Amino acid sequence: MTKAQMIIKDAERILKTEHGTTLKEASGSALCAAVARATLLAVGDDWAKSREKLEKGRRAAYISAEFLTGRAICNNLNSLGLLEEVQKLLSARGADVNKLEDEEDSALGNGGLGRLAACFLDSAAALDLPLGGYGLKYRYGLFKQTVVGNEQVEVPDDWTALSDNWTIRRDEDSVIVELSDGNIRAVPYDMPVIGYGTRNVGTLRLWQTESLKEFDFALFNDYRYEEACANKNKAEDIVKVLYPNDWNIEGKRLRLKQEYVLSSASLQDLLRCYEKMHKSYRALPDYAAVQLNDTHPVLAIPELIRLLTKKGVSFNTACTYAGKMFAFTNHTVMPEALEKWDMALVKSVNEEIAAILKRLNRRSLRETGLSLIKDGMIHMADLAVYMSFAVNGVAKIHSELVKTSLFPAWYRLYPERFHNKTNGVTQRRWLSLCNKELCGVLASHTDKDFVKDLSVLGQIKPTKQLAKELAGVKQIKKKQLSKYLKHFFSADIPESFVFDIQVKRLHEYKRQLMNALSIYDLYLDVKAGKLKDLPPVAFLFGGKAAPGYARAKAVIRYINELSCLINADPDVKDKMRVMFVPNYNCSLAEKLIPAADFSEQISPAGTEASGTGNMKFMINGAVTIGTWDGANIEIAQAAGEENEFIFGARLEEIEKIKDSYDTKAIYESDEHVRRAVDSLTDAGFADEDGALSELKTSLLEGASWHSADHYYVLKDFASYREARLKAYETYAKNKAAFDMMCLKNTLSSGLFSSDRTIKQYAEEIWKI
Ligand code: 26W
Repeated sequence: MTKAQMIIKDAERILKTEHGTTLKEASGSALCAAVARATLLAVGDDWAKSREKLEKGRRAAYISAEFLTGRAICNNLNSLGLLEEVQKLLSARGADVNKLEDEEDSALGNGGLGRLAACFLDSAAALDLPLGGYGLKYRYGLFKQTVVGNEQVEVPDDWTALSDNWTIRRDEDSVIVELSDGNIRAVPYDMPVIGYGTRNVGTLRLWQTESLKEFDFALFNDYRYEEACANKNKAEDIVKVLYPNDWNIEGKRLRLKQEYVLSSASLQDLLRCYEKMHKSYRALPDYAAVQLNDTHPVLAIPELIRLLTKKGVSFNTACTYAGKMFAFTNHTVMPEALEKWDMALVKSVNEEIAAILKRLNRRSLRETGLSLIKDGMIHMADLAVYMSFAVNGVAKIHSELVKTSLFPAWYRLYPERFHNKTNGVTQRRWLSLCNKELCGVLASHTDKDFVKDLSVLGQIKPTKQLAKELAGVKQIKKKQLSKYLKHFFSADIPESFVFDIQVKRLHEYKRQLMNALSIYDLYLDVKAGKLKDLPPVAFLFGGKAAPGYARAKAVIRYINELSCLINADPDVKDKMRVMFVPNYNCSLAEKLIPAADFSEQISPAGTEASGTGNMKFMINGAVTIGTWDGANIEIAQAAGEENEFIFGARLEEIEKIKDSYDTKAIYESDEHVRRAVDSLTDAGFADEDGALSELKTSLLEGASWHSADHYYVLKDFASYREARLKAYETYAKNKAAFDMMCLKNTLSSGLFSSDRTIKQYAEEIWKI
């Protein structure tokens, strides 16, 4: 029996015994559960062997508050090389393979940072590298977004109710986490990370918090039922929900507790493994490297020191060990996102940690003259840089900014710690899984397995013939997307239109507003009978706004209002369509990105640390309309600047104009800018609460916390318009040249595989 046949047989038995049904009759969720569990059984042996092997040698731990893994079934079968066979066998038995799409996304992450963590685990597994992931098993992942009356409405993401089919509870590895208001149990749930083209299976260990006592029998016997359950609820509440903010920090005690539980449980787990093989702690720094994914798990540093001193290691020795084990990645330059915690709050979570932080602060002052605690707040990034042997940014330009703008004082003290690790994405999910048509064409032009090693794409000759074949694939993906949008959203996005797509979290710095305002400006021209040569363009948006972020939500409203206006206007609807696709997530990304002609990456220079969506678009052969920012720069350099449409002020220019930036002058002198900005108040869009008019104020006047147009929408507006028009014109007038641009993007995308990134972490930081 083949492996695939075995999976089908097991799935059948699981359906019969656990769901009382058959492959043919099963509901989507039952089918998903059965196929997932059967696949787990199929990798069980390899998973156990991989774990044994990992426990023997040096390893790295990737601690992250977020892992945005998305759907697992098809991805895992694909990594096993069994996807097509399993799909065929399922169909042959009358099962509807489309039901596998009913699997819920595992959305234990907000955006880039969480998805990067998931890509890294996939790459490490494929490369046989001993890397383990540590995270939290949130009961509710990132909220689901619905759009009601053009506004974002959040719905809880109850992912475990339907699709928690991949985690295995490991009670025997539970640990106790000490909290000032009562200790709790952290129970690990392990998720397999199946390596492609190897038998290696990595592990993502997610901690769930539980009460030490299920409930209090004394209270129960006293008829005080609610109080009897209070402990249980309090413990379970810690991981109840992922905080949906991806930039502004929420100084909430519960969030700090989450961060501490993640840090403590993961470190205890590492130490326990170490202790199985060693009598003293002397070899600890040789045993493991710990990568801190942004500041969220940085309490792991004082926690390691706390745990070691409890075991009899001196404070100084513990600090030395910590300094050799931790490495830190920064993911953002936004000052709002840099975590600071009130020391009183830290004390209320764990007093010993607060005491250790104070001691570390004194040590830092003595050694470096720099303090970690300012105005009673512990600055997590400073702590991380002080105690880590390596600090990295996530794209070249960002890593420079980490040195020069974020931590200049630390950089002067410890220049050797700072370096760059440009992000990447896994081609298993972002090419092989989501675009099998493209893989088919590429595979007919090389014998090498680009799913194993993406860099081999660089050896394929960029011929006109191949460019044409890729354009054929793009048309197929556009047709599929168009059908999907019609079926699920009753949207009419003709496949014959140019697809111009911006998908990412909603944030002012990402400038979805600039895109939308520019569409309004184009709309007026098209309506007036100008821009005759413009090909029909569909502008697609997707992205969630943090629930408390009023301006981001106002931008969603504006886009939806624009969509209503344009799609219904008989004068322009043959030329333009606008759609806001609700609930952008991993699975939607897998459908949208392969269908894009143009990828919108339009942050002002110096604000987007790297971006990873930009890389997914590139692999799938979209042309970037983008600024000289983040990894866009490296993308353009790899593909050739002539194969992207780059526009806007560069970093030096922004630096220069920063202090004399005059938005009113631009507004008054540029007719295109003025009419677009005015549409916020004058286009007849619904705005009862004045949120759109506030957006206009933010562009022209600013608000107490930011001066006018903090992200240079007006400054870049004209060059953006010019870049887009040139882009659409190239598409319309010289499709063959455009197709060649797409091809060059795909063929030069090898650099942006997370395999390359993870190899660099492994060799240059972790030494594994
Ligand atoms: C404390 C709240 C919070 C939560 C998440 C603050 C900040 C974050 C992250 C830093 C946000 C994030 O996802 N950053 C993105 O990380 C990606 C992976 O490195 C980069 O590609 C993106 O440019 C960066 O915005």
